Amino acid sequence: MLRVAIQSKGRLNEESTALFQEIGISVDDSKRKFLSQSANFPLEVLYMRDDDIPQVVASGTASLGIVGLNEVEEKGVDVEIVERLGFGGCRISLAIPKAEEYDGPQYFNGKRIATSYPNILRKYLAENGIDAKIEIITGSVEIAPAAGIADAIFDIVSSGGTLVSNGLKEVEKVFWSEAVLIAGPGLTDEDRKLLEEIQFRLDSVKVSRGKKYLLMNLPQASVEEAVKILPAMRSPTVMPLAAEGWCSMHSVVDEADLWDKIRQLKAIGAEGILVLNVDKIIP
Ligand code: PRT
Ligand code: ZN
Repeated sequence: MLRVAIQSKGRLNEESTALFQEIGISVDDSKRKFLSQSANFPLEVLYMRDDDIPQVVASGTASLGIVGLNEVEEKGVDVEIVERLGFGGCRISLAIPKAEEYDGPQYFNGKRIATSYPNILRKYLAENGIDAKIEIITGSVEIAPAAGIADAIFDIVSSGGTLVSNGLKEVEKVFWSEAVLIAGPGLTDEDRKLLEEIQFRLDSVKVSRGKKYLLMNLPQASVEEAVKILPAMRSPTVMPLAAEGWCSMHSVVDEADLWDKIRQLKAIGAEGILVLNVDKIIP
């Protein structure tokens, strides 16, 4: 039985449970439970505070964990980063009151910086030869300058809205984070096998993200040009249609290129274009 620690509530909880659903592993999203077993995969979920997840995985209490890379880095524990999961994206930045003039990292010499990430900050300060005082605060770091507790903050930023509404400006982006799947050092052979199955499924979900399935009717004469427009995994699928001189072409495209491709395909005579969502891609 593989035990996976995920956040019990907070920003990563919903997407962590949704990710399991996406790869066909049913898990309970009840926030009142501490431990719950999947009904269709030999896996149990341990719900806890994100701060505790790196340690729980490093010690082997759980084999795997889903947590922000920022927490893993801050705790400095010995765990393997198995996969970046593509959600919970954020950065940890230095921010100062917006009226302050900023002339580079040396600004922070002699300043007091409030943060919940003292280890990541200490490393940054050492690397940049800055001598500053770190004030450790566990919540509402953004109010520290206005409250006179610190001159600056080192905190998580995503949209930047919290900084703006507290009269602060972001001056150095130090650490980039997203949710990651981590594994502890003591995985058994059976755990490894289950982890491989999870990774296989995750990869198929990842590959399908941002992809669309295109179907269209195309004059037979345009097939060669359409193949150049649509470089699918191997090559697009072409099927004959009952109507003479026409075929049906299917392909997978990146959503980012979708409208550009559609314009090019219409220009060579494509008609009846259907755009469908892609659930999974098994390469
Ligand atoms: O209770 P528990 O300890 O489990 O949760 P928590 O309160 O410590 O963490 P939580 O749920 O707030 O965040 C969990 C993880 O989500 C973090 O460790 C990050 O990896 C990731 N994450 C992504 C974020 C954000 N985006 C984020 N915006 N974590 C926090 N924030 C906060 C930030 O602290 C600041 O207060 O949101 C504010 C900034 O947001 P913007 O959009 O205004 O810039
Ligand atoms: Zn936390």
